[in-house]
Amino acid sequence: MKRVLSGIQPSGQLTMGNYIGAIQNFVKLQHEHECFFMVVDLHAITVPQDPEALREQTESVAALYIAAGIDPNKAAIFLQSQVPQHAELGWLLTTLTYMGELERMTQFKDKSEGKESVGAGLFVYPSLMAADILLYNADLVPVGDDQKQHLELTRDIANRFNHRFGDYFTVPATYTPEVGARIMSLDDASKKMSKSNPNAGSYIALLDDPAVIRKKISRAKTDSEAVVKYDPVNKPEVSNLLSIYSHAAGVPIAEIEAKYEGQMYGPFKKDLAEQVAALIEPLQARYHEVRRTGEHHEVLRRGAERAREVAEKTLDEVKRRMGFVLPQ
Ligand code: AQP
Repeated sequence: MKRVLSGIQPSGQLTMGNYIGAIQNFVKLQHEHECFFMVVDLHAITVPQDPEALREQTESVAALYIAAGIDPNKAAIFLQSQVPQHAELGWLLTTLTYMGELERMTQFKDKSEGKESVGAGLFVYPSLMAADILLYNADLVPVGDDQKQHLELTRDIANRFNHRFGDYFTVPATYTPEVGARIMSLDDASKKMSKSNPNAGSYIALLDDPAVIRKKISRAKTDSEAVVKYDPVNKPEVSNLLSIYSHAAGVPIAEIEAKYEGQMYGPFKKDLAEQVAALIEPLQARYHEVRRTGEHHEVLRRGAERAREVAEKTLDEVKRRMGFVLPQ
């Protein structure tokens, strides 16, 4: 049994990208491994957040974890800000991270592009992410393609610490799905589907009304060829819709291609919308039940307790190795 850790930022409404690239894998992994799944609220504030919206989105992500099938008896579900060791180890690891490494991160470049003032938190985000993972000595980190570069840096930081202070941290491996590691925007297949995209038509939110989902999919960009074929280089829009279809319906892409051979995009898009709605409707029903009963609050309390047990031990050992005087 391996130890698995991952998280999602409460920086907007979760999308099908987050579901396919992350949550679907969380649900699978919980049956085989010891899992920790957090809501990374400290990361969300690396870009400005309205406090009320942050609170609501944080509760929403926690409830969606449960609604999507993460079982709190199998996995610890918790809020990053309720385990103070994340911020503390984050600082310690920031001192082991080079400016040049952070400057190379494409997410920093993307999110800071064209902005006049950029918070320092956005820049040092990868050091905090390294702390999130190393605090639990996680073996495996399920993430979408976009997070691979951050994970590579986490591995470098772990190796650097081990080299300077003696072998201690587990150097984590990435776990990404073969198809669907990068779900693209519905309006621009050169950009990933992102919950903070100001154009709501670019993403399918897990909490979108099914009628809205149907409309968004019917308006999704395609090409003029009218051939349902998986070819990410020449047909990126259609290939993206095929990936979403394949994940929502749980069928291989080749099977979907065969089903729509000789047909135009209309029937394909219509069925895709139905597949997504069929996946999302029970999830939404469960979500509203969780929010109504408030059962996620107890789940988060227990999750944070479990996480702190592990995190405290790691942080003490790290501080001891780095030369801090611990309370006697
Ligand atoms: N489009 C995507 N396709 C596949 N996986 C994706 N993930 C995000 N977008 C896609 C995966 O979801 C997890 C949570 O991501 P995050 O909240 O930590 O931040 P992110 O990667 O920056 O995701 P977003 O949705 O684009 O958020 P914002 O807009 O706030 O930056 C990660 O495992 C990620 O790989």
